[in-house]
Amino acid sequence: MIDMRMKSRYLVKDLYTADPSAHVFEEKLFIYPSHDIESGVPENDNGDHFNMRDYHAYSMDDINGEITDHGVILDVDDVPWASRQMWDSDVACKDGKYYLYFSAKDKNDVFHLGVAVSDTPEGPFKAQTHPMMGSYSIDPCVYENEGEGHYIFFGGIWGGQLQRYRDNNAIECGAEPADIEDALCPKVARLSDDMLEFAEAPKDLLIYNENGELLRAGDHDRRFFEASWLHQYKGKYYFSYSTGNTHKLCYAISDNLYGPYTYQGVILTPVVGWTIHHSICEFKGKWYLFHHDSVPSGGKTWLRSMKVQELEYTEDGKIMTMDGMG
Ligand code: FUB
Repeated sequence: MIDMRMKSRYLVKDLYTADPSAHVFEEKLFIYPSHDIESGVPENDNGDHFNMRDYHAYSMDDINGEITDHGVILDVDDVPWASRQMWDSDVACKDGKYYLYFSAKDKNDVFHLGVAVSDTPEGPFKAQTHPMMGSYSIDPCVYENEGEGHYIFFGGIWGGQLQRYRDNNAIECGAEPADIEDALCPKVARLSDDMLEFAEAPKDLLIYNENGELLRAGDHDRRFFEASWLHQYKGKYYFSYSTGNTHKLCYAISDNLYGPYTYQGVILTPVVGWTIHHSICEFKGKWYLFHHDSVPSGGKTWLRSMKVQELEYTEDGKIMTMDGMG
C-alpha cells in the first residue's frame, strides 16, 4: 500500500540537480547532487544525454530552512583522467578530511570511479591524478561501518557499463545475462586506510528473493540496475537501488554489510523522468529520502530536480512505500 500522506518538496530552483547523496557533517545536512545541464546531446539508451561537467555542494541547518549553494566543488577540467559525464557522486569523512567519490568517463569513454579530497565538507575538492585502481562502472556510495572502516558500493548497467565486466575483468562484447540467468550484482569493497583505493577486490552483493533464490536478470521489477545506497536501521543493513527500466526504487535487508541481502519491496514508485535515484539519511531524529524527478523541466529526462520527503518505517522495520508522483 502506498502512503499518500508523505509529500515531497524541491530543494533547488536555479539549477537542475539529480542523484542527491545526503550526509550529516559538522551537525549540518550536506547534499552532493549531480549537476544536470542542457548540452544538446540527443537522448539514447547509453545515457549520453546526461552530459554533466561539474558538481556543486549544498548544505542546510534545518530540513525546512534555507539551502546554501557552496558553488562548484569539482569540474571535469580539473580531473586529469576524465573526459566527460560527471555522474553520481558521494562524500565520506575520515579524520577531518572529506573524500568525494564520483563516476566519470576516461579519454576512451570507459567509466571509472574517481576520488577528490578536501579539508572541508563544502569543498572545493582536489582530484587524484588517476581513477581508483581497478574501478569500473558508476554510482559510488560510501558507508562508514561504525568503528570498523569505510566501504564503497557501486555499479550500474546499460550506460553504466557494468555488463561489460565479470569477476572484475573487462570482457569482450559484454551484455546483460539471459533472463533466466542470475542478475548482475552491485559491487562492494572495503576502502584502503587512506580512503583513496579499494583495499580488496570488489565482491558481488547478492540479492535473494523471498524463496532464497538469487534475483534473475529477467526480473526487471526487482533486479539491480544502478543507484546503490546503504544505511543501517535498528541493527540491520538496508541496501537500496534503482530497477532502471522499470523505474522503481527498491530495497533489500541483511544482518551483514557484505550480505547476502533479501529483497523487501519498493521505497518509491516511478517518478516523472526515466531515472530514479536517491539517498536515505537521518537528520535531527527523523529519516529522509532524497531523490529527483523531471517535473520542473517539463519532463526532460536529462534535466532533473532534487527533492526531499520524510521516510517512515513500520514497527517491523519495513520502509513505507512512497508515491513517486506525490
Ligand atoms: O545522473 C547520471 C546517472 O543517471 C546516474 O549516475 C544514474 O544513477 C542515473 O540517475
